[in-house]
Amino acid sequence: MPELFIDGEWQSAAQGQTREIRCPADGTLVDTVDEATREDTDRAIAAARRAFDDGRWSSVSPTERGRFLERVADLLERDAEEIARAESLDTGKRIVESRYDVADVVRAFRYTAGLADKNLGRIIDAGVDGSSSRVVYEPVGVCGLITPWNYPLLQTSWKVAPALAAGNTFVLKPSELTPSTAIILMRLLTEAGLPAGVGNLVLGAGAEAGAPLSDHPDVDMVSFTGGLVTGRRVMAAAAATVKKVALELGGKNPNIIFPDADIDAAVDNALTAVFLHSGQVCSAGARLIVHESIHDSFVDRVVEGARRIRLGGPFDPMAETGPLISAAHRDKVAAYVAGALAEGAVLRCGGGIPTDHALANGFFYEPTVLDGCTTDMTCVQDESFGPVLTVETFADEAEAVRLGNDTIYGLAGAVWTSDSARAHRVASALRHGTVWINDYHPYQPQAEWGGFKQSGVGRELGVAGLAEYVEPKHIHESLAPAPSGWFGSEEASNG
Ligand code: TXE
Repeated sequence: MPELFIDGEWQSAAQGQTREIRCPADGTLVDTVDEATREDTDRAIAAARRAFDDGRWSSVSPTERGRFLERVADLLERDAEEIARAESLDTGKRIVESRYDVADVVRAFRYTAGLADKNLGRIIDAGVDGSSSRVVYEPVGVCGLITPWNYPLLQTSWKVAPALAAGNTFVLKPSELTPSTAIILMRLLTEAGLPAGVGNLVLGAGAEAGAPLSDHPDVDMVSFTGGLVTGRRVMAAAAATVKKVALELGGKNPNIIFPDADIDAAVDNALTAVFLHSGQVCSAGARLIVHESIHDSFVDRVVEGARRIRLGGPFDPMAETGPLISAAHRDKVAAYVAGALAEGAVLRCGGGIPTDHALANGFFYEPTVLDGCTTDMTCVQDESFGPVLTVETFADEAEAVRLGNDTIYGLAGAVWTSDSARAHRVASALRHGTVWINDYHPYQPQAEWGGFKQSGVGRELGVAGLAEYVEPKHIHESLAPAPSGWFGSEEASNG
């Protein structure tokens, strides 16, 4: 079956090109899918434009749109195991992690379903007799949704659900490496009753299939999750037609440990913070910033834990984390570690490709700890997006905050201490979109997610996540029309 979904029909790519999707854990062929070129994306944009302009979705009541999203959530639950397997095959992540991801996708749809008809307009009391003013929230229009490969369906759900809740139409371009769950989602949206043309899917390379979503005049908004370099490109391309832009571009996230923290919990979470999904997490706690008085013992324990992490494929019940997404990405991580060592970082563990024969066909990389790092080092400033932890030390609270903010990013961070006043002081001082106190990683669909500084523009989830997809409109009515008398009066009034 063809895999591009345009104007309510499954279609092949116009140029007939295809791409092989391979599991990064062992290189097995998962699927061969259609590879769109610009002309396919243009066709999808035209379909989304028509569907928006004739109002076939925006005229559906917000309550109905909410019910629709609930139906999608039900279908996602029905097919959860199939979706989790597809996600694991594309990404190489453990099946248990994919199951959590699908559950989170369902939560995102249900939360957004509940918001759909709470997007209330306002009556403005302008204090002017004889007039009525109101503000309504209308859909933005055609949305280009571009998603990455680390949490493919989850990141898609954070865009598709609010886009539809608000009455928009969309063209989705998932990562060329992990398209399978986007294909399933389109099938389920159709089964749930989405009218033709409202949701469209193109698969393929970013520069070819994705680029029109940021430069095409018929796209009103582009929402992108991915790397900083591509994000800047998307934003620059969108500037030509002054599109609305929402960007989530990753982070270089500090995990700050004070000596009075619950050390057992802090060590354990320092490992999860950075090594979950082999570090391919935008909010990964890749910078351990530990008080100098506990540095040695704390880092010893983290190193010990990192050495014990078992690598393996998605269906290996003993595996604790999986491979990197591609050979190219593993090369990038290896080059990052080599660069760090050249800069003077001290390799405490990892730093190479595992020698285990069973892992030879996958893109695995050892959990790596680099000690003796400082903020002037590239390895502390640049995202590795791999299983690599850098360690810095601090002497006092002010220095911890300064280090935690010494980054161009601002997505997430954590502080560990038993001093509640200090915890909240540091949380307030950190310039990051999410701050955890004595925890790492939890998020809720009710709470906004996104970055300060170069981690992005706008928010996903929460009420602000829906607000990205609406245009507020002010409608003013005079109840007693009268000449303004501004021009043409007998005498100009110059005060
Ligand atoms: O991402 P890209 P890549 C970071 C991470 C990683 C780096 C590069 O540091 O090492 O980014 O990863 C599409 N116009 N993150 O190269 O290129 C592309 O097809 C329109 C952080 O894989 O950003 C894919 O669908 N679209 C991150 C999506 O952009 C374009 C998650 C993301 O790919 C395009 C992933 C173009 N010109 C990587 N070029 C996070 N924030 O979680 C590419 N794309």
